[in-house]
Amino acid sequence: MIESWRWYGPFDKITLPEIAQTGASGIVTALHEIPYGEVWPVETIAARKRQIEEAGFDWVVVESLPIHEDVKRGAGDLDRIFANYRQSLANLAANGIHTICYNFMPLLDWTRTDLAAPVARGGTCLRFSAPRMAAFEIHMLGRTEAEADYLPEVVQQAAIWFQRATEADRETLLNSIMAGLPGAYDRYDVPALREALKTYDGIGQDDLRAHYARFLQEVVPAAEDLGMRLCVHPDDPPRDILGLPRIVSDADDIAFILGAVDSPANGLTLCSGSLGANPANDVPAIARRFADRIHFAHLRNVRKDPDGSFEEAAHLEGDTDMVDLIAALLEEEARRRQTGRADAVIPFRPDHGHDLLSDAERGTHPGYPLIGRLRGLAELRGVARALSSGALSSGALSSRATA
Ligand code: DNO
Ligand code: MN
Repeated sequence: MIESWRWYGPFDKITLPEIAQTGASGIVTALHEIPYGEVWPVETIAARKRQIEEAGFDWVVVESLPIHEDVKRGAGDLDRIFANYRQSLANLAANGIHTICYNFMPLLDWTRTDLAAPVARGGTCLRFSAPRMAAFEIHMLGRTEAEADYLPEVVQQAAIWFQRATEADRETLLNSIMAGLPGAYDRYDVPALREALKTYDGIGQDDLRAHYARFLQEVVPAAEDLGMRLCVHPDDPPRDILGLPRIVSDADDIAFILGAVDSPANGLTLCSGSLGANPANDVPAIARRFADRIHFAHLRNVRKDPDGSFEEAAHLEGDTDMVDLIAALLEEEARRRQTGRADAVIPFRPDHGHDLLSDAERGTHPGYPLIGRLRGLAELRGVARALSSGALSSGALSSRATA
């Protein structure tokens, strides 16, 4: 596997020379400054690539080449947007960049209610609290309890939270919910969010799936011709949110997407933290089922509560068996090597990390601290190294134990 690191570009508070010290060899980044739907110019890509290579890295994955909201709404000047997307792909391919991550979440990207939830032995993590999300939906946005669809005890706790919350608490909650939006784009206050949500009125799961299938039909053949690999990032959390349908949440969704245009260019970003937040998802099983279409992996873990809340656990703790998941990815790499596939090595990155030690002082992008991700990467690297060394399967460890 290629160890990679998400870098937000020249404005990231973590510099490329610092990232070099993590041991990662690949950079995952995007031209965050270009508005959604516009073409990524070939020279701008080349300049960013040069900067990355001069620091000693490869630009291994674009995350993300974002999809304009009009595509998800199925309205607007879609021909132009699709043509621009294809042109951006061609410009990336011309620069030798072939793996492209994107997501299909309407309006929001990853969503949390708390960006600094305390962790038992110090540090903080990102957390999704079902009661706080319910408080936001019901008491701040004005959705009805039936629309918001939470467990009765969650609705009750939401009311209690809201009653006690100060203006500042409500502001913090809104900011946490908006924090997943990358770059400097649409950040909504409550009235603006209400308006934005209206633009999805009447769009259900089936409509969104149809809009997604159209997008794939428009861009996957071009990607295939260019020898590229698109890989969709799952919904986070993997469930409908704010009444917005979400359609990249479980194995059935993934099967639909990969089947909509059956091409190796139409693949998956296996994000264990996103998929793992749904108790019905068995992440290693999903990885094995769709293994040949996984072009990129986000490795992190979550710990779930029965009420629908979850928090980001340390990379090897939490509910997903990360050793088994990494084994699944290594098995797939071995299969690819046997069949001579050019993309035998799967890039992964530690997706999010806890704020540890001095992380909070740096004010990095939420979820993307230096030390927390460095710890995550080191742990994941250790697992991968141990599994691929053969010591485990050869029985060397057990025979030594009995010697
Ligand atoms: C969270 C990330 C996501 C991801 C996008 C991909 O930290 O995994 O924001 O980058 O959804 O388009
Ligand atoms: Mn992810």
